[in-house]
Amino acid sequence: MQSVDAYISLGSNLQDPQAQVMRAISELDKIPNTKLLTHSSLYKSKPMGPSDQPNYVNAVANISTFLNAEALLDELQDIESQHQRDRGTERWGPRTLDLDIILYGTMQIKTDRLQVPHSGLAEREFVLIPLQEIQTDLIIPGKGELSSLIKQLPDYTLTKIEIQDVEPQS
Ligand code: ROI
Repeated sequence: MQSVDAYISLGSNLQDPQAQVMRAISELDKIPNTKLLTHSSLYKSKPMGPSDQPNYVNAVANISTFLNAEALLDELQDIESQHQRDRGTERWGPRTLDLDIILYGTMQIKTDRLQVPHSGLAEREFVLIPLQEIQTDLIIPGKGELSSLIKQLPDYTLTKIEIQDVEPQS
């Protein structure tokens, strides 16, 4: 089997979201038969869904994997569990870590567990903007060019988080 290029979205709004997302990015590189190729900056975003929850930190990572999409999903759910992800009952409630397969090669997948490209992709500025930062000329299977999806977004509110370099110790 050939390796497949996949894009994973990361989001967190609980328990030090920036640290959750940074740690999860490094954990993607430890998934068996999988390599982290690149990742976007971290972004702060207003919650989509109920507004009485903290702002989110979001990012997108590009990986290369020999796992099939369902096996990759298993690994992502393992990482979510290690981050004390509580699959509570509230729809669109706050979470310590959310990992979604946004794209898996050029495949369109629809099973009980998995829809790829992610069903809400076209409306999610917090996925589209970080995705464009790492890959400008993507075609989203079934949805069209990334750049035209971005043009169709209403005004967006995403802000890039500038990670401060630690002052060198003298
Ligand atoms: N809103 C933002 N801004 N970022 C997310 O990652 C995110 N994830 C979710 C819901 C609750 C839909 N809202 C979000 O799952």
